Amino acid sequence: MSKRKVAYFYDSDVGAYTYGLGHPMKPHRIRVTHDLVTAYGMLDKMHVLRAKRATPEVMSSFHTDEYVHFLQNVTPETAERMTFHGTRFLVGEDNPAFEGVFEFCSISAGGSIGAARKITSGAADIAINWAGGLHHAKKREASGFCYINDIVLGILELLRSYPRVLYIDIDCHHGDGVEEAFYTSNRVMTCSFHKFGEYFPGTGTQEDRGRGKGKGYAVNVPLKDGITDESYKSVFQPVISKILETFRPSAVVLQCGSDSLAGDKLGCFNLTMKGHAACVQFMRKQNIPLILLGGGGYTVKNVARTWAFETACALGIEDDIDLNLPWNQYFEWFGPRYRLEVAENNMEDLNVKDGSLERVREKALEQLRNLIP
Ligand code: ZLS
Ligand code: CA
Ligand code: ZN
Repeated sequence: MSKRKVAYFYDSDVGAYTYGLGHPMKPHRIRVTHDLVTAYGMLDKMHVLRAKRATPEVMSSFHTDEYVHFLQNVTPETAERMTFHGTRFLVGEDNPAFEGVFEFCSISAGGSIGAARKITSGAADIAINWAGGLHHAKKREASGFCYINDIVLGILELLRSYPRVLYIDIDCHHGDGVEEAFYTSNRVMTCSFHKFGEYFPGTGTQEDRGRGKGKGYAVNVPLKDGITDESYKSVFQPVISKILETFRPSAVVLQCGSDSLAGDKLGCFNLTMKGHAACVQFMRKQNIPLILLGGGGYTVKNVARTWAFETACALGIEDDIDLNLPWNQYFEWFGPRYRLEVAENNMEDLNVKDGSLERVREKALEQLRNLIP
């Protein structure tokens, strides 16, 4: 497989932010991922960059000034007092006002905007920001561990140069914030694969297809517990192939949320590392400019394994990687096998049991056949 120019965004400060004791979202996983990427010797094979942090002005190209200003000023101490104006920007325990929350957002968003610029300038064929992928953030509200929507900001940057952008979301949760941002646009197609049914955020049925000019340009693939590599591939590949054929995107943004892996603390799917990475490999071989972003992922050692492996996939060196982990700073976390792998477990695949997977696939394909160009 031919070489690709890869740009990799990493800010060594990102791992130090914490949402608070007992919160499932751990920015530290980005540092563990980076450590594996480093231990495998991948840094010499790509452009490693620290992004310029996103400014409040840049964030306001999607979010309201009022909300950005709030995030800039809120502290753990003032969080209570600052839910004024009758407006609640931070809702519940999912989105605490942690120390440095604004800087954390500016790193995450800066990386995704930087990734978009590397793509549009032609300096990279694939750009990676594992600190991005925070798909639930809304125009004027934080949601589901996400405050600033780095994905929307990255896509807006791509739209300055490209007519059409495809957004694909393999996080176990519905990519609601990105879908909503482009719901009435025919220049951005969004496609989310997610667990649906008594699961956060509760949106993403196949009836939600976009509105106005954007009708048909939001694709949702609702799934049930226990989906395996084989089942996932049997819906991902045909649906994405049909999208590529009908929509012909100039660039693709792939949100690689790894809570869709087997054994995730919050997820309920049964994908292996290789099954998850198969989505990255499939997109890479399309030869369309590609951005890879992080997202969910709550079993830290598996997140790190998978994103490190997917970095290798971007470079096209995955077949040369030694699946016995090299020594690294967090080596003991990876016991008892010390392998670069996430194995499946014995949970039942509820998607094949009642034939729902086939129905969901056929319905998505039908939506795409009816797309009015
Ligand atoms: O897609 O399900 C919910 C909302 C609640 C239940 C949880 N409580 C705290 C608030 C109200 C209905 N929230 C989800 C959000 C999942 C976000 C996924 C993000 C992404 O992967 C992209 C990055 C949720 N699931 C699990 C929790 N929240 C959760 C579990 C444990 C805790 C600790 C910290 C906080 C409160 C106790 C918390 C949240
Ligand atoms: Ca998803
Ligand atoms: Zn998620």
